[in-house]
Amino acid sequence: MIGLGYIGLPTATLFASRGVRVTGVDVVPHVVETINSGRIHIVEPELDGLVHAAVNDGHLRASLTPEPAQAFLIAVPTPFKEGHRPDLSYIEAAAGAIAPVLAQGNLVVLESTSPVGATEQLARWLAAARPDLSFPATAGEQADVQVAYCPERVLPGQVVRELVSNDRVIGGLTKRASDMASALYQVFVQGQCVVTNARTAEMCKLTENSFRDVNIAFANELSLICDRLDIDVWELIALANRHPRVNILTPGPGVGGHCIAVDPWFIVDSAPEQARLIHTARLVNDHKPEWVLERVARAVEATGQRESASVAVLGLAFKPDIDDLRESPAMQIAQALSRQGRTLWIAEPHIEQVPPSLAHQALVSPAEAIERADVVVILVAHQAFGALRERLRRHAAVVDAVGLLRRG
Ligand code: SAJ
Repeated sequence: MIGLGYIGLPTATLFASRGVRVTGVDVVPHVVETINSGRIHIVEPELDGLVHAAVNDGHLRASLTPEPAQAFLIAVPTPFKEGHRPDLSYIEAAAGAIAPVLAQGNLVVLESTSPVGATEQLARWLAAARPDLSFPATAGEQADVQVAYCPERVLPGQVVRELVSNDRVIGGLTKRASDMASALYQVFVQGQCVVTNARTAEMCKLTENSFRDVNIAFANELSLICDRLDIDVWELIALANRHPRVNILTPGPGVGGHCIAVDPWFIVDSAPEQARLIHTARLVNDHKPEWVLERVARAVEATGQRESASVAVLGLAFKPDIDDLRESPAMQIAQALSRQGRTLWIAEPHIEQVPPSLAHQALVSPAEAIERADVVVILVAHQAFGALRERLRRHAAVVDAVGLLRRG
C-alpha cells in the first residue's frame, strides 16, 4: 500500500486483518515509526485497535520504500494546483517508487481520486520506467503488469465500517485487471465489486462528490435567496422536503473537507465548456464563507461597538462531530475575523488546542464563549452545541449559519 493516510492505512489494515501480509509505504518517517510501534497518526474510530493487532501479529509492517509484492495499491493525495488543475505529482512519485520492484504477474491499483485518464497515465509512467515488462496499452490482456482504478468512497468518521460494507467500482485497463482487482478487494469487501472500465470508474468517483456539491450549492443558494426575501430557509426546506420527490440538503457556512470542494474541479478542468452547472456550484459554495462574514459584520455593527465587539465562534471543524479542521469553511471564517483584529472566543469541543493561525485567540467552553461574546456565530452543528440552544436563544446577537437553533 503506497500512502498511509486516511484511506491507505485503514485499507492496508483491513487486508492485514484478513491474513494478507501487507507492507505499508509512506514517505514520512514519523508515520512509518508510529505504525510500526502499533499506533496511528490519524483520528478514525476503531482504527487504532485494528492497527495495533495487525502490527502485533506481523501482518502489517510500515516502510519508507516499496518491496516486491503481488499487488500494489496507490492511495496518495491528488490536490489541485494553480487554476484548480489536478496535481498528479504524488501519483507520479508513487509510480517511480514501485517501478523498480514490479515483476511479471503484478497488479497495480490506483485508489486516489483522479481526473479521467489518470490510470492510463499511471500505466504510461510505469511502462516508461520498466521497458523490460509489458503493460496493457501494448499487450492488453496478456500484459505482464495489469493496472486498474478502484476509488474509495468512504465517509470520514465511518471509514472502517464503510470500507467493508460499501460497494466498490472497479475499472481495469483490461478485463483481466478488473478481475484481478475484484478478487483482491473481495478479501475484505462485503459490498459488491462492480466492474467497468477505468475512465468510467474515475468519472464515477468525481460524479459522486460533484452530485453532493451541486446539491449543497442548491441549499446554499436558497439560503441567500431566502435571506433577501425575508423567508426562513430552514422552515422552507422542511416544508419543501415534505414533497415525496424533493430532498434538499442543508445550507451551511460553505463546503469543506478534502474531497467535495476539490473533486468537481477535476471535471471542470477536463470539460470546461460542458461542466457549467458543476463549475457554478463550486463558485456558489466557495462564496458562502464570505456571505457569513458579511452577516457577522452586520451583527457587530448592530451592537454599536464596531471596534471592540468580540465574537464567539462555535465550531471550527469542516462538519459536525469530527475533529478535522482541514479545508474547513469555519476555519476560514475564524481566520478572517481574527485578521480583522476581532477578539474571538472559540469553542470547538473536539480539539484541545487551536491551530497556529489562531494561536492568540482563546479556546473556551461553548457556554463561556456565548457568555463572553457580543456576537455569536454558529459554524458547525456539533451535537455538543445542541444543549446550548436555550442559552443561545437568549443571546442578543446570533448568526446561525447551520440552522442549529431551527433544528431542535
Ligand atoms: N455539507 C453541507 N450541507 C449538507 C451536507 C454537507 O453544507 O447537507 C458540508 C459539510 O459540512 C462539509 C462538506 O459539505 O463541510 C462535505 O461533507 P460531507 O459529509 O458531505 O462529505 P465528506 O467530505 O466528509 O465525504 C465525502 C463523501 N462523499 C459523498 O457523500 C458523495 C464520502 O462518501 C467520500 O468518500 C468522500 O467525500 C471522499 O473521500 O471523496
